[in-house]
This record gives sequence, C-alpha cells and structure tokens, in this order.
Amino acid sequence: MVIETRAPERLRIRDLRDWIEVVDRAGELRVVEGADWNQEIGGITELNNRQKGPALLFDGIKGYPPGQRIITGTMQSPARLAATLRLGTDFDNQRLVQALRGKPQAWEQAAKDYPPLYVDHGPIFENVLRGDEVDLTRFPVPLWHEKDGGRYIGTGDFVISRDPENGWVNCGTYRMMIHDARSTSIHIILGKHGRQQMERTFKSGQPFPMAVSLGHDPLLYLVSGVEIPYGLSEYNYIGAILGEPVRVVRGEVTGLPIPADAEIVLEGWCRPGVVKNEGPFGEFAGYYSYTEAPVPVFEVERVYHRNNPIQVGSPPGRPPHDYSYSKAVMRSAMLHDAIEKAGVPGVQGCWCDEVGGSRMLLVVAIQQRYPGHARQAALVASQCHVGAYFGRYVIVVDDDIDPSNLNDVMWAVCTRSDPERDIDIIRRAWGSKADPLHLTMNQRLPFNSRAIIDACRPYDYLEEFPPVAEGDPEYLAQLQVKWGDVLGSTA
Ligand SMILES: Cc1cc2nc3c(=O)[nH]c(=O)nc-3n(C[C@H](O)[C@H](O)[C@H](O)COP(=O)(O)O)c2cc1C
Ligand SMILES: [Mn+2]
Repeated sequence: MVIETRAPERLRIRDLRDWIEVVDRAGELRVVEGADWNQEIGGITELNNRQKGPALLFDGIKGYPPGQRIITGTMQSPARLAATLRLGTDFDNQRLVQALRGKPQAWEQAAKDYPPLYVDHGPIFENVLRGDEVDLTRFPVPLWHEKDGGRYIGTGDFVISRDPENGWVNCGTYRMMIHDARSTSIHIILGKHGRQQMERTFKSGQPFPMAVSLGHDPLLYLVSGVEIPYGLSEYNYIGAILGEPVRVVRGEVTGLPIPADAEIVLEGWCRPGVVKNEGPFGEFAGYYSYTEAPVPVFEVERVYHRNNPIQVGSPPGRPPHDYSYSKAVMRSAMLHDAIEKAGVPGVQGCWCDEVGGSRMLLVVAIQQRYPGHARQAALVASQCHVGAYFGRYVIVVDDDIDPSNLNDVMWAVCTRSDPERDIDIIRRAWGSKADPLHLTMNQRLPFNSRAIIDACRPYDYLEEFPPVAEGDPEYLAQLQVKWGDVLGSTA
C-alpha cells in the first residue's frame, strides 16, 4: 500500500540539515551564538518554548569548537510539526489536527510495507571512534535544569534495540545521563517496549545491545517518543509517514540498524546487573519527581558522527516544554483513531492538552448517540495504548465544545456534570514514578487512579436541557461586520 502523503518536492527532507533549511525558509529558526552548556541552553530553551518561539540552533557553545551544535524547540509550532510530518509549513493548529485525522491508522496499516532499507554507506560514517577514541566529553552536553543530577546527553534521542526472541527492532525515546567519557545511564520505564526487550535479554544472561541516535531528522524522534503498537518497528512506521523506507547502516559491534543520515550515534551494551544512580531530572509533568536511583549503564563502544554534528535536545519541564505541543498533537490524533478503532462512533475530536504533559488530561468530544456512549468513549480513552500510561483525568464533552479550548471544556465540566453522578474512578491503573503524587501513595509499584468526567449534557434529558445563552452564530457574524468599528475586524 502506498500512502498518498508523499512529501511535496520542496519538503524533500532527508536529514536534520535539510529539515533546518526548510524551517529556516519558513522563518521558524534562530541561531544562538555563545550560550553556556551549563544551564544557559536549558534556560533559553525554556523561555523560548514558553513564548512559543522558533527552533533554536545553538552554535559556538562555550568551551566547544564552533560547528558542534544543538537544536531545541524543533516541533513546538504547528508549522514546524507539519513540516516534520512532510505536510507543508502553512499550518495552524486546527488545520494540522484536521489533516492528521485517520492518519495514524493509515500509517500503522501501511507500516509493514516500509521496512528500513540497508545501505553500505552513509554520512553517519564520516567519523568512527573506537576503543580509546570513544569520548563523550567531546560533545557539548547541557545541564538542562538547575537541579538535574547530571548532564543529559539523551533527551530528543532515538534508542534502537532488538527483541531477543523474534528480532523486532524497537526505537524509543528514553533519557540518558552522562556518567563518564564512555558510559551513560539508560532510563526505561517498566512496561515500555525497550525495557521489555532488555528484561527478556537479561533473563537469559545476555548483554543487551543498543544504538542511540542523538541527532536526526526530528520525525524519527517524534515517532520514537509516542506509543507505536508493540511488535511494530518505529522504523516501519516512519517509513509509512515518509512514503519511503528509512535508510539505515549496520552498527559495527551490535549489527543494529542505525539511521544512515543521523548526526551522532552511540553503540554499545547494557549488562545484566550493571546499574548506577541517575537523576533527578526535570520531567514532563513539571517536577523533579524521581529521586536519584540506580538504572542500567550503557557502555559505549563506538561513536559515529558526521562532521560538525548537530544534537537534537528536547528538555521536558513545567509545561509548555520542549515537546508538549508535538506530543499533544500526535497523541490526540492517535487517541482519536484508537477510540474509533475500538468501535466508538461519533467521535468529533480529541485533545491531550499540554497542561497535563499531553498525558494527564485527555478530552474527547462526541456527538452523543445512545445512553452510555459518553462513558464508553471515556473508558476506552483511559485504557487504550496511547492513554493508559500515567493518565489522570478523562473528560468527555459534547460536539459543541472544542476539546482543545480549556475554557470551553471547563465550562462544560462546570455546567453539564454533576460530580456525584458524572465522575467515575478507575483504580490500580498504569501509573508512573514520575508522578509527583507517587511519593504520597505509599505503594511498592506505581499504580494510579483515573477520574472520568462525563461533561456531556445528560443523554436522557437532551430535549429539556436549557439552551446555551449566546447569540446565533450567523447573527453575531452579521453584527461583527456591521459594528466592525466598535468590535474590530476579524477578517
Ligand atoms: C524527550 C522525551 C523523553 C522521554 N524520556 C523517557 C524516559 O526516560 N523513559 C521512558 O521510559 N520513557 C521516556 N519517554 C517516553 C517514551 O519515549 C514513550 O513512552 C515511547 O512510547 C517509548 O517507546 P516504546 O513505546 O517503544 O517503549 C520520553 C519521551 C520524550 C519525548
Ligand atoms: Mn515501540
């Protein structure tokens, strides 16, 4: 199956450098010279993301040779996210969400036709460091937030691993802190695909091979950071988005597929029982939730990099942060498809708002069709793959509410839900140690609860429910024109 979304010619993006050119042409890039790796890059990134600024390309980083670059804020605008998805750059949020309807399902179906394409050479082999040459301190690595336990080299990364039984290649975004010149931490949460592969490999006493790209076309990182189905390689999924396979080369020591056009890749092993403390780290929910704790060590045996490599940095923190917008859009599209796939009709829109790190607040707008419809949509949303981990609140609203407008959503909650009747609790769901409340729950493993808020007009009283006190939209539009000098023009 060939997907219709082949990129228009001007969006032919093979690597991060092409991507930078495209967003620069769209006026969505700034170069920042002379920032310090020690908190400045993180702080500037935080302020920039808060004001929804452009992507920032840090060069001339203090203490490092010019040309060693880090890019942040890659997908924090509709235009940059749309460019990454090869849709174009002329997009606002509404248009982007609209354009993505049904896409995750189509990509998933087409994925089997786009396995990665092995090639012999690629720019990633411009420099190969082996043995004593391996030295992670050559690369500028930010201390992103003041209270981080170390310098995190892996934020917007792409961690490649293999299933020990069937060879399925998984690619996930998992954070990595530098321990020393040749090793980092690798922090993968229980249940995530990379962790499942790692645990099963360790169980048979084997070391776990890993390759990690630290700089790449942001599309790779966009996909590795969201919930692609278990058993399906993110490489295939990315190929389906592109309409062509991702080019990969074989890693020298693990044989793992490495993006041929990546900027920097580390390759090596984790070994059973070899752990070291990492953290804390400013997290996506907006807190330093984890305390320092032991996690597996990644021993780096090879470093591959292009000349003057560019890292993709993507620090979380109090939202909005470096990836809250892109994940909100992607998760919303995936949630919409998942609810429909489970057989729930009438879904008009979904939104996984940035305030909840795009996980803790899910809003579903439906056109109610039968009694129980709203609860059905809510329960599915709360437990499908994209919604299950670290959720908290699911709100279902009628289709006159824009799910991405928090004011409208909370108005519906205030006026259409009766707490006693319309809030249900699910207990012992898939929680997270990154939950700032985890500490207060006094439990051995991270379970959490969910509240489902049915903020739809009660289905059995639809007829009698009081009408909304606002003008007829057509009449208001006429007034807007007639009284434009008072109200201002919206044209
Ligand atoms: C910048 C960023 C950092 C992340 N850090 C971690 C992490 O340290 N550990 C983790 O398990 N998930 C982390 N995630 C979430 C996972 O990438 C996400 O759940 C993804 O679905 C994991 O891939 P998998 O489903 O193949 O396991 C992070 C996501 C992003 C975007
Ligand atoms: Mn996966």
